[in-house]
Amino acid sequence: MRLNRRLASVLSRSDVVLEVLDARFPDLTRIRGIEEYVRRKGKGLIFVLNKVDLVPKEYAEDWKRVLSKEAPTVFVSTKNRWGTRILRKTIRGITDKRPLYVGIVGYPNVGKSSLVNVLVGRHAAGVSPKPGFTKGEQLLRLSRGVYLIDTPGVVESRDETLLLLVGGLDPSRARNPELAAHVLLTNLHAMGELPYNDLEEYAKDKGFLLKGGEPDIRRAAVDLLRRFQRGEIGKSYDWMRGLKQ
Ligand SMILES: Nc1nc2c(ncn2[C@@H]2O[C@H](COP(=O)(O)OP(=O)(O)OP(=O)(O)O)[C@@H](O)[C@H]2O)c(=O)[nH]1
Ligand SMILES: [Mg+2]
Repeated sequence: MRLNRRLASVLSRSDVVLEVLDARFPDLTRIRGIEEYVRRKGKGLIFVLNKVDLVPKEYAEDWKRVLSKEAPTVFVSTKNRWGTRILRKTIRGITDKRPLYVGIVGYPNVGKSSLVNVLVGRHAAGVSPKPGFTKGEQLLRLSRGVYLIDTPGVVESRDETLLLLVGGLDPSRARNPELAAHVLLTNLHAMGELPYNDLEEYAKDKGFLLKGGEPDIRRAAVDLLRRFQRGEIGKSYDWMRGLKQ
């Protein structure tokens, strides 16, 4: 993976890099290209498993066991403000260098800007359920001599279906949201979470109809994916372990 110039510049300025992962599917939101760069340059790396409020405790613990073999791993829920004290402590444990620059990187929508906000204790960075919200870097002061750098999300995978499922792409901007929505619906149906057999049933139930009265499949697909990305539906995501980056 070739890092784009802006990201490479943020990483080169950072002493410690927080790689924010979605706790529902940590491995699918890792960016190995960044990890390699960070290692090569001898910078500190911390995995931040965000959105732990959306997963059972044992599930998060399992992932922590796996990930902490590679780098310190901290659970966070910016929604519930869990984990920020431990995260600060983990950063301090890596270095007491001052000034200290902490780069925050990860897939779109994993909660990088939300994390910045809970760490600095005010709404300093813009947050949105739409992936790709943050457009440029932003430098914020965390405490005396400690600075955070919020960055736009980056993705490693080029697979549109996978990106939609992990929340890395805005469904309304997808070329073929129907495919990802079909995979999602089929799995959630099999787990007994959704009563619909297909997108057509979902569209009809939601009243998503085209002018002629036909079900609007694209609108159904976008709606279903958006709800999954927001954590409103989809208590099960174990089936996603079978997906590859
Ligand atoms: N349930 C839950 N939702 C969260 C959590 N943290 C962030 N979110 C939601 O996730 C969405 C994305 O949050 P952002 O902070 O904008 O994510 P980002 O990584 O900065 O996204 P980009 O700027 O697009 O790269 C928002 O709708 C947040 O409210 C969390 O801990 N739990
Ligand atoms: Mg952001």
